[in-house]
Amino acid sequence: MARRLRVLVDMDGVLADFEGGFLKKYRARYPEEPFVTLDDRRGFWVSTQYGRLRSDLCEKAISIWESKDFFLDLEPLPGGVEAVKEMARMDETDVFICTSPIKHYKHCPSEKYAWVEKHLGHDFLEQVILTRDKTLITGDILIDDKPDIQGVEPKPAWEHILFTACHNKHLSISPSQRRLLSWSDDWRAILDSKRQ
Ligand code: UMP
Repeated sequence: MARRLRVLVDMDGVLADFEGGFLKKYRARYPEEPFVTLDDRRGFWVSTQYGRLRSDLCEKAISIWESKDFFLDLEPLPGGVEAVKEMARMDETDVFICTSPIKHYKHCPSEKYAWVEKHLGHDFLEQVILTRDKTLITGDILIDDKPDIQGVEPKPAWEHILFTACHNKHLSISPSQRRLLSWSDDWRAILDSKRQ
């Protein structure tokens, strides 16, 4: 009997617009400070790039996503919520949202649950995995915008599909690595390629 396909989908930068939400709130809170346009973003860590712009801006950037309502207010990225709902309805398919909370835990973990409830419905809370180490989670694929996903498990079970984001679009990746350019790209074909 064919095994069920298990799909892990990241949240920030894949389902929720972390970068857009960050820039909007950063500019509103620090209107006089320099900022990095989404087009000029390079590297996964926003805080690192802001720290290079001016050392005190690293902390100012962090203050944005540590604030109440930052994670809850993130807009869904185009097509993501619809794609995840469609995956969840597919035969022989299990979909989980696999996301790393920040260590400033006052708002982020609960707001991630609230975001899923708001956009995907209460029943979808069953599918949420919060972990700082995604290598421990088993699955067939992990759709994630972070180029290097590391943890204690040197050989994770999943194939990492790199979801294109402003900070990774210029990166050249190894020929063996697959990308999903957006939710308009053919995610169904990627899932089908992993079915047995
Ligand atoms: N994050 C930071 N610093 C940054 C950018 C993002 O702490 O400069 C946070 C936001 C998310 C987490 O909570 O890191 C990334 O989680 P994943 O997308 O890898 O699940």
